Amino acid sequence: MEQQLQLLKEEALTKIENAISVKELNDVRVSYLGKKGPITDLLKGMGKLPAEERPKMGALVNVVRESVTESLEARMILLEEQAINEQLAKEAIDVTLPGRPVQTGNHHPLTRVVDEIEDFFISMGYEIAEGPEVEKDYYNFEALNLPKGHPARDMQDSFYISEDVLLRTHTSPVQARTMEAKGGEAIKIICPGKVYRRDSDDATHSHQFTQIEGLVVGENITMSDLKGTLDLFAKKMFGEEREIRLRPSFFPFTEPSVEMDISCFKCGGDGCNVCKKTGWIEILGAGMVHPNVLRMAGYDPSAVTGFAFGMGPERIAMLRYGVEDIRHFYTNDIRFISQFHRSEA
Ligand code: FA5
Repeated sequence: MEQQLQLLKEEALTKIENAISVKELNDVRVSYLGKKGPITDLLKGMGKLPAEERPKMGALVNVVRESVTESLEARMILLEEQAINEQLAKEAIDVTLPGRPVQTGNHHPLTRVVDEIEDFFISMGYEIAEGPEVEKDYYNFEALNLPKGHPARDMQDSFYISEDVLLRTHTSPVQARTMEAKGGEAIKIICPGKVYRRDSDDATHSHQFTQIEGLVVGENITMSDLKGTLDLFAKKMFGEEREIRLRPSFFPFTEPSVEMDISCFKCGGDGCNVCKKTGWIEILGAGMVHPNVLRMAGYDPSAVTGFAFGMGPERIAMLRYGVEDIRHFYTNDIRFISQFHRSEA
């Protein structure tokens, strides 16, 4: 029996040594030390031995069992360590690899131009005023010296919601609303916002577009204040060397009315495709607030005067970025929008 025990031990130690995975080693442990294993069998068979041999054999079996258990434990530590190292090697991350690029958003080119115009006028002491896009006929037309039936209403083809309510066709109604609310006080505001006209969409027209209105009302406001303001604005937006010219025009709510052109920033005035060979580019409409408009809003035209201007930021953005079709601003083609990266601002 002693010999049998010795053989068993050697066999178990060899299997332990040869086990190359934690699972394999566990199988060896169960097969030798488990309830149905040979060592347990031997212990169970002790009863059949003569009484005087039992202590000696019992001690021998225990020595073998301890020896097998010890080498199992030692091998287990080794194999577990190996398994962890293999897993670590498999899951290793190369922190020196370049990162995946993260897609960042940009400001829409129109938002940028509007922000820039706002910043300029805020730096000149203007405040921002807002008004509703669904507007009363009164503020959109009547309070601006365009009574019902006035032929100049045809200049702005409108989306009517009811007889007296429409989608505003320009930001000028904010002039009338602000004057009415200020009750005779001095005013210096710009009003950015969306406007709507029944124009057919084409490369330079959209049925919905943006305008920025300006209004200054106070004592001794003159045409030269208007011209000086617009000159500074043109230089800020299109470069220090820009010149402006004011051409006579007509708007029912201003008298006199003008249209402002800037010297072409592409050819400098020689004539090119941007300025249609004229050397000048039309940018906005403006004028001195009509006395009727002041009067209707509760101001005394003999005591105060004012100037107003209105421009389309789409047109400015098209000129600034060389965009040839206004519809690009609204069709949200990511290939178009992503060209205006922050770093180019
Ligand atoms: C007006 O709307 C006046 N309210 C501007 C004004 C304000 C004059 C204050 C005097 C005093 P006009 O209809 O010209 O004016 O429009 C102003 C600008 O809006 C134009 O120069 C153009 O840039 C833009 N615009 C007009 N119609 C369209 C359209 N369908 N699509 C895109 N932009 C347009």
